[in-house]
Parts: sequence; C-alpha cells; structure tokens
Amino acid sequence: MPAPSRSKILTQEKSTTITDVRVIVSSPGRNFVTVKIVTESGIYGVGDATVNGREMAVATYLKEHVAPCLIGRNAHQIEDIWQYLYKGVYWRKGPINMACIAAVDMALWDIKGKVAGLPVYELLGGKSRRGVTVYAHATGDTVSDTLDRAGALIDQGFKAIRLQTSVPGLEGSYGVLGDKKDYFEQQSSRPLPPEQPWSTRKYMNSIEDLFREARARFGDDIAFTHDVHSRLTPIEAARLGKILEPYDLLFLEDAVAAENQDSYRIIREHTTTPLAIGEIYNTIWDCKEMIQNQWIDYIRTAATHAGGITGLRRIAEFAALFHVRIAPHGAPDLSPICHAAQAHLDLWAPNFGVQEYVGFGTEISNQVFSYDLSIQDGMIFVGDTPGLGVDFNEEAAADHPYKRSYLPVSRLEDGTLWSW
Ligand code: EZ4
Ligand code: CO
Repeated sequence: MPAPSRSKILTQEKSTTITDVRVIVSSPGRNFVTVKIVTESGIYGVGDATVNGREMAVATYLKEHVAPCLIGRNAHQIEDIWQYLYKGVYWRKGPINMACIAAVDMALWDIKGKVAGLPVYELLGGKSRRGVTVYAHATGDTVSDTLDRAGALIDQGFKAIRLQTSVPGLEGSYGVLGDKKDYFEQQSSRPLPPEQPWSTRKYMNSIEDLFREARARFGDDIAFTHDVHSRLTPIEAARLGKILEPYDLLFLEDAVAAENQDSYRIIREHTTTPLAIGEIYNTIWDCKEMIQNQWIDYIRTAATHAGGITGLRRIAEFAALFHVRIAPHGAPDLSPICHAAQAHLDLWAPNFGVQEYVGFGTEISNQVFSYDLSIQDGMIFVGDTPGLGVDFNEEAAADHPYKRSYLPVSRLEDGTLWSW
C-alpha cells in the first residue's frame, strides 16, 4: 500500500524497519523474559514476555517462530503486527502465544513513543488523572503481623491494601510471605514446585477475624482487598462474600477459578461484595460473559499476559460499557517493563480502578531494568520520557542467568491436588 507523505518523511528520517529481535532470559532475583526490538535507525523498544515457571517455552516461541516473521516489517504498524501474530498463528489465544504478542506489542509502543518524542500515555489519548492509585500487599503469619505491616503501609501513604494471613493449621498457606524476599518460588532451595496444604473449612473459619480486626484498627477510610487465589467453589465464594460484606471490601479477588464464566453469576446472585478476576486470562474472550453480564466489578488482566497494551486497551474499552473497571495484575513476576506499560495505560483508561503494586523492582533487578516511574502517597507517577520510559541493560542481565523455578502447587489434606 502506498504510504502517505508524512510517514515517508518519518521513514526517511528515522527508519522504523525492524532489523533485529532479541530475546533475553535473565534472573536478576527472579526470572524474566525480555524482548528487544531494534529498528534500522537504531531506535529500539523493549517488552516483557515473562510467564512464571514456563519462561523457556516463551523464549523459544519468540526466537524460533516470532522473531523471523518480524524482520523487515515497519515497527509503526502495531495493530497490523498484533493481528498478524494473533490471527496468523492459526492456533489463537493461549498463555505462551499471548505473552509473545504482548512483549512485541509493548516494544512497538515503546518505539512509536520514542520516534514521536512522546510518552505512551499521550499516544493513547493523554492523562485522565494525576497519578495511578495502587493497592499494596500486607501479609503475615498472624492477624496482628499482617495488620502491623498494613499499618506501616498506611503510614507511607497507601490508601488501599490487600490483606492475607496464614490459615491456622495450614503451614505456608497462599499469599503469606512475611519478610521472605524471593516471593512464592523458593528458587535456590527448592527448584521443583513446592507443595502446600489447603483446607477450605480452616480458611473459612479464620478469614473473618482478619477483616474484623482490620476495620477495628484502621477505621473505614482505607480500602481493603483479599485474594482467594481460586481456592473456593462458587457457592463457597458466595458465602465468603456474605461473611465479608460488613467489612466493605474494595474487592474479593479470584474467588473461584472460572474457565466456566457462569460461576460468577452464582456468586453475584448472593453477595454485594465486589468481585475481581483476570490475572491468568489471555484475551477478552476469557472474560467476555462475566463483563457483559456485569457479574464482576474489576478486570485484572495483565499487559504481559493478555496481549500487551493493545490487548489490554481492547479489554478496558469493552469493560467500560458495563461499569467494569480495570485493576491490572502487578505481581513481581511481571517485569518493570510490564509495570510501566500498565502505568501508562492506567493513566489514560477512563475506567481505571486501581493498580496492584508490590514495588517496581528489587535492588538486584534495578541493576538490569530502569524505569521512569515513582511512587508517592499511594500513587504511581509516570515521567515524560518518550516511549515507555524503560530500559534493559543486556550486559548487566548476562550476570544473572536463568534459574529453573516454579510456583507452588496446593493439595487438600488428603493429598488431592487443588488450585494454588
Ligand atoms: O500468585 O503472580 O494478585 N497476585 C497474585 C500473584 C500470583 C503470581 C503467580 O505467578 O495472585 O501473586
Ligand atoms: Co491474585
């Protein structure tokens, strides 16, 4: 197709023809898969393709099947390249495929911003708010440990906090880290999936104490969330929603695994506790029914896992029609590139709700990734560096080679495998 004259000028000045697609797996504290797309002019963009526990599958897919198809294409054609990788693969959707599309998409938005001299939020439509309100995590082995950590976060200015406490009698139950630094995957000590016990009865009997005491201690002005991590059945989740109604949660996250989206109708019919889901979803198709039926309140898809900025923007626009707000996943197994991509999107999205925040990176990952993001008074502020404002230091990354690492699995007390 003949190019309009303006893009001819841009092409001559700063050729955006893709000349190299680099895929780097590194472990600066934990594993990340990073894509770097280089154009003829030397301008490059970076993207995050990390799929926790399956990093090498993503890296191989990118190197063997995606990179060769991108060489020679125009990096400006973000939508066409997205469609080319989505429809063109024939085998649509899926976590590996969508993470690869996501990383390419982020890198292309980064390039477009750098060429235009504008931060990506300007390309999306500009700022809709001053900053991005986040919720931080407070976890502990006892209710009082968790609430001490929540108190420290409130003192730092956080207005929304996710509360998780160990279930008495279930050692290492989900979401409880305390001071452990390596998140859930005990990389060096146990390279195979750790196993953790689960009992719905013990959980249901103890969870109300956490929120009763949180409200008693901190009053009604702080927003609280809780992540069930898909451990319940729909009717159990409905009961939990009712138990927690007096404590006015901002939302209850992943109450039920919902390959069957109808499960959320059952919960919705019984409780006014707001519901959030989506961190493992890959596309809008995974949550279409729950959104259009208004069974959920927040959609938590991540840029890395649901097709990048382009994928997330589509989900946000659709969700807005049904009063569903976005609350993107913000765990440390997303790289700072994803956190930046989401911050730009959150700043623009008219139906932004809240952003999960567990820090942008660690001391070690900061040796490899840089980003133009800051946190103050419980909000992320995005700088005006063109593109995503992130960078990836390949030389520094080479000092941190990949280490096999897995998320835990859960078993009921009789040994039955359960959702972790
Ligand atoms: O367990 O990202 O809301 N956050 C979460 C995360 C997920 C991990 C899985 O890799 O549920 O902590
Ligand atoms: Co979660």
